[in-house]
Amino acid sequence: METVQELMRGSRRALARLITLVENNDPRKEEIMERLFPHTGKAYLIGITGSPGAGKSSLVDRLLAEARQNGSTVGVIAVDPTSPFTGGAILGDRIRMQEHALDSGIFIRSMGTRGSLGGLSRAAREAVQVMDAFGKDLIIIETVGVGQSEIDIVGTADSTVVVLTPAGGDSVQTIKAGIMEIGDIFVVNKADLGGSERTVAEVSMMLDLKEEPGWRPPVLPVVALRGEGVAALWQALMEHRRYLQSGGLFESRRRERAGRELGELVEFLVKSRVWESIRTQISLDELIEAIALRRQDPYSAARELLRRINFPF
Ligand SMILES: Nc1nc2c(ncn2[C@@H]2O[C@H](COP(=O)(O)OP(=O)(O)O)[C@@H](O)[C@H]2O)c(=O)[nH]1
Ligand SMILES: [Mg+2]
Repeated sequence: METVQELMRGSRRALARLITLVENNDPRKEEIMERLFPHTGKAYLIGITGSPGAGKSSLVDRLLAEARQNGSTVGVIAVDPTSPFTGGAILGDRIRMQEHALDSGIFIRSMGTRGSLGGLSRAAREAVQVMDAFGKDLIIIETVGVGQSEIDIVGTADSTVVVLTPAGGDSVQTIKAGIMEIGDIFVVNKADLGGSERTVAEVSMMLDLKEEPGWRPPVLPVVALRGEGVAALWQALMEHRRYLQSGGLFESRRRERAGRELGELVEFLVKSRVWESIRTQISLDELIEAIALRRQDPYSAARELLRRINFPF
């Protein structure tokens, strides 16, 4: 495919177009992903998650500057299904990150509800693959830490940063358990508002309760608005990266991820192909009517459908 060749030659337009194709579940997507795969696996993936308004985008904005100073090229995928803006455009992010848009070492992409068509987490993961193949050194995925799909998205990152705000806004008790578990680094943003020491202490205490050997996530006060504490966050990220790579955890995490991805893909392929096969071969109206009128139960109806398309078991 021509666009893939253009991508390999460094075309940003091709990058944008390919992400749109995967986001829209284009029929050529599988072929695209297959062709890109040999060129992936080199980028380091950083997940940033937290409640809406915690300051994730502001932090990403600052991290971009830090990463560029350190000579890394960066791709950003901002996933915000809660965004009221349609078409995947997250206006605030666009405006704030505008100055970076002129930097060819940075590529920013927002994904809204549009990507949810074929599963938001899969769309985001595929967008990561495209940026990876393009050659970005770092890929930052910003997600709102609200639902399972967001947790799934950051679950694919090598290092995950959980952004909290001082107690009052985000009391530690209300932090979702799943979120606490995925954090490799905790940021208490808006430290200028006061109360951050308490939140840092509370989160640190929670982390110490776990008594797990290995990496102890640092808890860092940050003022994203002014860039304070961002250099320390960058250092912590690089330290975590070294930690993963020196202990062999990097490979084992990626292997785990590969297994998960394979399982999800099989599930997706079976689901979409079986369903398509059923819909194109069989008119479902009668069966649905029969179930609605309680003349047939949905269990036997589902089994009957699979039999009729010769599903092998
Ligand atoms: N006081 C204060 N406000 C901040 C800070 N960081 C971000 N904000 C503000 O918090 C609001 C939400 O920030 P944003 O980055 O869009 O949060 P996101 O929804 O998590 O991406 C914006 O009005 C920011 O200006 C900070 O360090 N201190
Ligand atoms: Mg944001």
